[in-house]
Amino acid sequence: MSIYSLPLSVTARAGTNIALVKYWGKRDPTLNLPATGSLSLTLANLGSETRVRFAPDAEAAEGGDRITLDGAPAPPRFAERVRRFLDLVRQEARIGLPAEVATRNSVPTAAGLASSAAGFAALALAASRAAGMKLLPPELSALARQGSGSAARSIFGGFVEMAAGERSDGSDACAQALLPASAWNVRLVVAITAEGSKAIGSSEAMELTAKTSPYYSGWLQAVPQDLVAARAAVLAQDLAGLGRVAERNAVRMHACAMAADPPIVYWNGATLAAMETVWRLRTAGTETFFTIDAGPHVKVLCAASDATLVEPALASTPGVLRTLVLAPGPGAEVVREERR
Ligand code: 2P0
Repeated sequence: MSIYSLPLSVTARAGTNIALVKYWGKRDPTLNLPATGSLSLTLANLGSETRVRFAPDAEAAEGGDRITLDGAPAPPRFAERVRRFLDLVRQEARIGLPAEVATRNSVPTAAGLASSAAGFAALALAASRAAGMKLLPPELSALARQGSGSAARSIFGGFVEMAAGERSDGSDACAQALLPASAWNVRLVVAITAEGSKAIGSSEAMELTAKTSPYYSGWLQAVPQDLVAARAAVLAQDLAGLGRVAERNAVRMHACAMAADPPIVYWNGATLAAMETVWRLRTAGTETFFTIDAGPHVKVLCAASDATLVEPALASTPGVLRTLVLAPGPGAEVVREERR
């Protein structure tokens, strides 16, 4: 038997990303189409590595796919999301084989950094290749989006813009690279302000916001202007310009969610204290700007040379548990391919 008829095992990795113009709301929940565009920074050394193999012997004892997370059988909700995503890949590749999926996350537990963005970006690349498909980057991004909206952005490195798209099939709802990771030496300093998982997941919170927040229409109106300003600032490498947009955009997203019924409040006391630290640093002359995702942690954008000043200021802010200093990183890539 030729070695080429053996199943292909593909390992891919992807870094997580932090949005500077947020995605908050869907125009189509089934295809996971965002209501607006978004803009993000992909990070180095913090992400997922996933190995995928489609083969008859990959079937789990209870039937279906064999899925592990960090070396142990994956929790049911995680496994179910992965299985649904694999079904999409099987449908597109016209194969009916079960899969073996092994995922390892380097996102620290309870760091409040989205692991689904890196996870589905790595899975989209590994699974599509293992199924014999060679997708172009925009196609891969649109596939990753169906796993998690933010994953569409982690296909690319550095600064990335995600388009809302107009087509009903979602083929134009994909991301594209704006500026490579190596082009602009910035840092994101993360202030961790709580342990444990968030009170309400993003998908559910977005849906509740869209249904009940009277400010949702205002949010949808404001995002396109933020995108124009943020894109221009990235291309001009204008830190103050980008930071100002990122900060106002994040606060608007949270204001919109806080106005939902029941209210969605992700912040705690330390979140506000860290925001004040950022404002104090700025008044004292350091260009620092925050963004906050669907959780209580504060992510602070600054020049790489200022991270040594920003990090201790955040670490000594009351209620901040620890900090991480993160650099821009590459897009999703295949790290290994073998026939077995
Ligand atoms: C973002 N977030 O742009 C925004 C800001 C959270 C706050 O994208 O439902 O996990 O899987 O498409 O991608 C988190 O949402 O949501 C997110 P789904 P996802 O980064």
